[in-house]
Amino acid sequence: MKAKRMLALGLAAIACASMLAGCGGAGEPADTESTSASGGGVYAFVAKDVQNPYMQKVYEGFEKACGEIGAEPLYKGPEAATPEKQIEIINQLIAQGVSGIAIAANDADALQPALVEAMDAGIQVISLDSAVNPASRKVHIEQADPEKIGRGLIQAAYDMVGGEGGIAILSATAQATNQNLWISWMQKELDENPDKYAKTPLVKIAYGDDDPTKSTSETQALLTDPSIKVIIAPTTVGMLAAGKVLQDKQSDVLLTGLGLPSEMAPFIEDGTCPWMYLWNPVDIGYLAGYTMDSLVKGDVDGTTGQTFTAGDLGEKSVTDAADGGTQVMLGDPFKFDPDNIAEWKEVY
Ligand code: RAM
Repeated sequence: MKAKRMLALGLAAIACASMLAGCGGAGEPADTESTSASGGGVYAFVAKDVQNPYMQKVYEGFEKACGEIGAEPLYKGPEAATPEKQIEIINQLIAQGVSGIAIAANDADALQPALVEAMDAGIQVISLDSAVNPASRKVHIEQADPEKIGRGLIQAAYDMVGGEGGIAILSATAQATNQNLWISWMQKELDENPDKYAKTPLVKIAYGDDDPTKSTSETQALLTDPSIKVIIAPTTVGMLAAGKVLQDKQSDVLLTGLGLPSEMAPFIEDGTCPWMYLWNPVDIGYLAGYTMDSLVKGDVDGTTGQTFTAGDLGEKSVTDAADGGTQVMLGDPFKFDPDNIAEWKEVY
């Protein structure tokens, strides 16, 4: 398992090196002078929702990092992916006096008053997976370049249907920052190449809310439109639900998106999903844990150009994020297909 993670890290590192090189100036030089050497305390992780197996894998990495650091990890999250419940949880964490909050946000802006209050109380706040706006965080942990994810998924759908057939997107919630960003890049890819995509229009965007039941009924509804030949699900929950519907109905509609190899292996093996992408969710949580610790210790404050060591992941840097804030990037998305899925389904 360790070896496979290192393989993924190696690939990500190579890709990352070229990506960062392409990013141009990284801003001000690092000021890594430590203001306080003591980290630790409670580092809280707030999931989009606690039912989602992907969130649990991200937390596994966060917990691992906390174990190495000597902080106390805490897993929180609503039953359903809504911002209202996340606000309640943030308020509880402020009252509890945690050292840090790492949140996968259900809305970019709605959490701002609560998160600003947390930061005013001296709590370090970061987002991961799905960002809050720059005013609501110190830094965001970004899984992979959103442009590569969005454009790559449209290109995959195009290739799967041989350049002819309608595309549908089965997303998570309508407010999810991460899915909406990926969808905006999908739309850009289509809009910028009208000739190429003339016969693969985007027919519909459906929202399954990262709820298996709603994702299933939304997929069933998509299948009533015969012009749809391929579904892109940029959510692991949507991928699994759509895979099951397509398999049950023995549909010819194809599936791609962002899926967990452990969940999607049967659908890749039987051709329902010819290939898909993801990154290592455990590493996202692990990177968030170390980023949090560097903030709590005062080694970084989330300014572009700062660097820190993220355990096994090595040195990471804070860079400019497209939303005007800053981020720490994990690496490139990885492609899963029939040739490698047997190996990866055991890993995450
Ligand atoms: C789902 C969630 C999560 C997303 C993954 C790919 O589990 O929506 O936010 O990053 O899919």
